[in-house]
Amino acid sequence: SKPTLAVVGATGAVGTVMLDILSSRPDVWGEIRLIASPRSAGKVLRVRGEDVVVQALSPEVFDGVDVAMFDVPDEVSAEWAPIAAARGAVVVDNSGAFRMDPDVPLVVPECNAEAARNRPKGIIANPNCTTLSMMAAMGALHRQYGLRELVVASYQAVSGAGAAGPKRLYDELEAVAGDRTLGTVAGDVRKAVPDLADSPFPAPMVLNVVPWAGSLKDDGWSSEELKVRNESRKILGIPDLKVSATCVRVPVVTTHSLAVHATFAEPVTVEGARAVLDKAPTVVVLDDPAQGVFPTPADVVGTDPTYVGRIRQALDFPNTLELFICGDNLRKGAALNTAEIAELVAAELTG
Ligand code: 11C
Repeated sequence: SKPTLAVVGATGAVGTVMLDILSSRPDVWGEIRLIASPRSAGKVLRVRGEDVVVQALSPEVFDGVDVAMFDVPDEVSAEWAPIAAARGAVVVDNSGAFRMDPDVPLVVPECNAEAARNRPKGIIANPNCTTLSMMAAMGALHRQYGLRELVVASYQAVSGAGAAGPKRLYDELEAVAGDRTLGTVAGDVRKAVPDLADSPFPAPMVLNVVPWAGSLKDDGWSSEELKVRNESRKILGIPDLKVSATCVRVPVVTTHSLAVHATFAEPVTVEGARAVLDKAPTVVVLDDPAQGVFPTPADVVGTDPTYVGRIRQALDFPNTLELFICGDNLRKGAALNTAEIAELVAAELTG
């Protein structure tokens, strides 16, 4: 019989996209149980064309569950993923709680699908959306040319911060709409937007870019920047990969972009890289600047592939490419990759 799936965090930003994804992918699941905080219990959500009542998170709710996806904050996963695993579910966790645990595989099916089978804790981790947005492309290039160094600047969408992110951006857009003087005097945008104390972001998101995502770690690094480094190394299986990232939030609702400077062990050409990326099934090359063709979040949002454009050979750095990569942070960056991992487990359980 088909395995039972639990979706924990079904009402959140990623959970909402997850229900959409589960409704459109090949249906490998028997029962789908929707789980959320007691506050959201009793809500009715639609998945696979059926109404499903949301249940409150409790240990018993995992009884009989084969695979449990978690799309909840780190501290909720840290507490509840082991409970679900102890009740027999294979957990696919999209939080940061377990990603760097040596006993938890960190999986992007295009890069390391086989790692999902080795899960001593019954937990598989799904990467951070910024890291994940470039992995399908970088994995393909790594297999061909041997990746050695990554220097990345991100342009991250506000939905990476959860449902509060887009709400805040739209509120700020409303506050500045129609004022054609804004953005001309230092501090004018700050004064025009609602109180920043109520924002998930440390500065105005409209008419602005904000060089910050996540929390402050040692020596001025943000948690997001360290995740790009640590998670890229683990997913690609290159423990000594040199990585340096600067993570920036931009006024985009959904879809993260990354400017990537990638250095390889082998000589690499633009034509060769394009051929490798063209062959990667989940990567789409959009690269014809003369015709205005390159990936932009406005054209990518709501779709599944990883888009790559602006492919150039670095003029002053040997064996190095410059790339611009876009991926929907809620789909491949979160829900879609989680669903793909869960489907690998479902195939294993029923195979
Ligand atoms: C953002 N990437 O855009 C973050 C959100 O480690 O899963 C996801 C944080 C994480 O704000």
